[in-house]
Amino acid sequence: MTADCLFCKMVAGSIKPGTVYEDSDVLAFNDINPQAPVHVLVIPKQHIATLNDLDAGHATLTGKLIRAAAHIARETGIAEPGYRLVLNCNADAGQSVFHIHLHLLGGRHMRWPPG
Ligand code: D5M
Repeated sequence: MTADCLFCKMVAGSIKPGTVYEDSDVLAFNDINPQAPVHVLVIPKQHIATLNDLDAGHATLTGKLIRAAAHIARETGIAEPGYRLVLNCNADAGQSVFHIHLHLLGGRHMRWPPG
């Protein structure tokens, strides 16, 4: 837990997100500014600021994040025809909250490349 981190406050329960999934290591909630009909953020409960802060010890946790996202995709009915996972890292990618999070986006056709 990092005191000034928005997503840590959600994990701690002092800010209540629109939770769609939770287990011992992972929390997932609806994005406040959705970019698709389904836009869920999947976060580790552990505070990790950016993708660059991951090490080998986080391998199980990162696998859980991705598997949780796939589970939510199935539960929300977007597994078919498909969805996108995005993990922004630092300024050029547009990261605005420095607690890593997977964006699970679906429910509409996605273009490539992203902007
Ligand atoms: O994505 C950060 C994301 O966090 C962005 O899509 C908005 C979302 N966000 C910010 N505040 C909230 C709250 N309070 N609830 C839900 N979602 C929120 P990034 O990849 O860092 O740009």
